[in-house]
Amino acid sequence: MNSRRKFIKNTALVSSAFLLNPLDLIAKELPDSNSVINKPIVLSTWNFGLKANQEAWTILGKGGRALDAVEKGVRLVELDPNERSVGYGGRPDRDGRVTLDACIMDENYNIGSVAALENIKNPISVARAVMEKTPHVMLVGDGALQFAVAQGFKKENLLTPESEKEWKEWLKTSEYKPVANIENHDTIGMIALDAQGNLSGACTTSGMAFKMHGRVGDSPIIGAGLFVDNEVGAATATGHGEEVIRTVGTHLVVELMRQGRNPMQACKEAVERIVKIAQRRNKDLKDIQVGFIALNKKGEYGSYCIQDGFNFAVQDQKGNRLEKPEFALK
Ligand code: SD4
Repeated sequence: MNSRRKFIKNTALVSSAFLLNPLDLIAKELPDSNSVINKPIVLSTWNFGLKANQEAWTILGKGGRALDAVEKGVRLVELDPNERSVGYGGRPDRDGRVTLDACIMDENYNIGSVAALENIKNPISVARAVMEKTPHVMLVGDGALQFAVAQGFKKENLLTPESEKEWKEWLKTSEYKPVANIENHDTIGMIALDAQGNLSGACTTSGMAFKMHGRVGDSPIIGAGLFVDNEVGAATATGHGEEVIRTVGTHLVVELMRQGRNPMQACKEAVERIVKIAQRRNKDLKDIQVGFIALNKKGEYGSYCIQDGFNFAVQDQKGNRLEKPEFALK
């Protein structure tokens, strides 16, 4: 309802209830709920998003910066050896090496990224250092490691006994066949709007388990795994990175929001694009999962994915909760 009609309706209701002269209310127009911005708010992918959101909220809840919140939130998941698809304890590549991908983006188009980084537990913080301390936006492999060590990050073994055991089991067949929605947690992508109304995002992963050595997915690629435009909104992705890169997925989601779609519609259209392209390329959609989450400047959020099984966590003033999006493959 437009604010003038709403004002007239509200005025009529209030004045008839209290028998006031409507003119008394002219100076006290009731706020239009559409103009109220839901902030701060943070969204992140999968079940582990709940604890990551909680961590991010320690900054957002106190009026802190979205950039600091998203870095802190995803670091928690990177450090947890029981989360086997991100950071320390992540599943290795087919050579038994844990190689990590991460990127970060703030409200001013500052970006930083690392890909195929080994032996560092918090790739997201290395990505932030690339953003803040180098003239570049992306470092990979040995170069990224050298930079991290020079910045004081500790070199550590990231392959836990559990992940090593799984890899040895996998070697028996050596068949690369990514499983959709594996154990209900994959990449963590996090996007946040802070109390100042600024957006930022972070995305971090060990990538597809048993990938070829040197394979890089969407997660460290700005515009694929993560994109933020402070005038419009932010989006992040999880799932089969090759499909997300092919469509420059999160850039697409943000551009659709710029054209007026709400976050859910934008995610849906981007997923539909991926589905259409996969069909054109004769891919079996049952083997592919991609999920997007998106947030706009008003603090409205939405999500959509290819198939059932994806979920995400949202934290705002109403609390922290898991939500399940609609999906394309019924
Ligand atoms: C990748 N998108 O490396 C990541 C991994 C992921 O569900 O999210 N898997 O392709």
